Amino acid sequence: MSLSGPETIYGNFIDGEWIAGGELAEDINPSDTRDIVGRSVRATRVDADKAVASARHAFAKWCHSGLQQRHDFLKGIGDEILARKDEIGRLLSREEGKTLAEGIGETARAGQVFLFFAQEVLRLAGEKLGSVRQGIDIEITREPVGVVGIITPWNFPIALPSWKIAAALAYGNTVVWKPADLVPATANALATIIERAGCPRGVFNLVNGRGSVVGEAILANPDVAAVTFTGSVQTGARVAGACAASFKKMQLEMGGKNPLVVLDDADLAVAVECAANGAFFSTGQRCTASSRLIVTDAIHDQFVAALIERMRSLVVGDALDPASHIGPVVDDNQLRQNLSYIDIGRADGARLAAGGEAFDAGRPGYYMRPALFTEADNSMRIAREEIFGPVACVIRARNYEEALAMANDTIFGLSAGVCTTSLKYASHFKRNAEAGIVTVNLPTAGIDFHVPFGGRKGSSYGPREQGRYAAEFYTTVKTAYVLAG
Ligand code: UN1
Repeated sequence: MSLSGPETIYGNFIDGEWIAGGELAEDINPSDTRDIVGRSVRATRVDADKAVASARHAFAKWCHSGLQQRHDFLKGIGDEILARKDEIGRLLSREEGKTLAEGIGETARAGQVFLFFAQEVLRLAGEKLGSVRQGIDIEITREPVGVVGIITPWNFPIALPSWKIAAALAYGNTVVWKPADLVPATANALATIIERAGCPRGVFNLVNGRGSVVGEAILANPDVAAVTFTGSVQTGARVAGACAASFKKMQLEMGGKNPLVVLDDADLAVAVECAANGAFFSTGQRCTASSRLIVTDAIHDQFVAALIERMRSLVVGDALDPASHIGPVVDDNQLRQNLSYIDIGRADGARLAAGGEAFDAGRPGYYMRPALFTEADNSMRIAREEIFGPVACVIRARNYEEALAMANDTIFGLSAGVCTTSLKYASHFKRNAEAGIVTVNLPTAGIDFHVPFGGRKGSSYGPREQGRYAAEFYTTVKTAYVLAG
């Protein structure tokens, strides 16, 4: 079966079988909407329940599977992803719109994640303690949780699902995965690799479709023990409510309005690069994007001028053209939302200093120029709401203290960055930024695969993802008391 093309059908993988029948949805290339990448089959509620039943059944055996089997399985998946990163990365860029370098880089990251968790299989440790009572031993062990429902967004179609799926499988859980409906080709590529690596029937299931059907079915199913979700705040709130009502374990990664603070003593070139990368690469479609650039007085004008200059050098174009630095917006809805925020920013009194318009790139696609607002203040909607596009605003601060206060004045708390050459300010910011991730002289976006990922306040809920911290969510603790005899 070819990986893509108008005749290609991306089916659902349920109970070890590919199911191709059902309502079809078109998978469209946002760089050129004449290009149909394929068609995905929208699963029904019944399909989703079948997937959960299969995962429930498979769990009984998989939770006792040997470490060597789990290690080899995950390593096999990681090896194949890495070996095919160029091909899969290209497919990803074609359906999602991030540049080829970004698509291939993301795919490699997914491969690394599987290799990392292949090793973590071997490292899960417990504890043995004495008892306060005479002659009793205590053992604390970690066990898998059960069936994990995995709901993922379109903006990282392979790395993000991988850091959930790999962790779930490593610790002995079984999986029902609902990818975003805009990216079924990448989901299909990952699922076929998982199948080929020797997936026992039911251990991993893929159900494409609408959140309102498949997502809701996963949330409502009592056999799902835990749900890990990345997406919008609104949907996150819905997931949280449903999980709480049925006592499911939950992990939510939602929005961000990440500040990048640029201080007077910053290295200008470093600060401009951090801002351009953090705000506009991946078309700004990252929950870690730097959408608030909080800049102190003395460097403000120089910084704005240099950033606008840098923005002029960024080529926005077809994701598959190696000359493009920034690809299109993912779809028509997102483009319209981004453009509506341009109007909102202007109406609220900010000055559109660069970009912000849709343009014709010589083919039908969702292209817009990265937008920079200046003279924004932190109470404006463009400074408070996540836009999820290549739109950033510059907010002027009198000094470091005011900049830090504004950085923290947000409902979100995912990532926060500072550009400075001062150890004093860097250290103070690291300690006082109210965020799960802090960066110094680096963009707020772009994370490693082996360390914890997650935020605070309205950005995240539940245990961290990634690295060994992932065990917190994907395992449950048992305390055993044994009479030593
Ligand atoms: C990154 O910045 O490299 O959805 C990763 C997102 C995040 C992942 C960001 N969960 O944008």
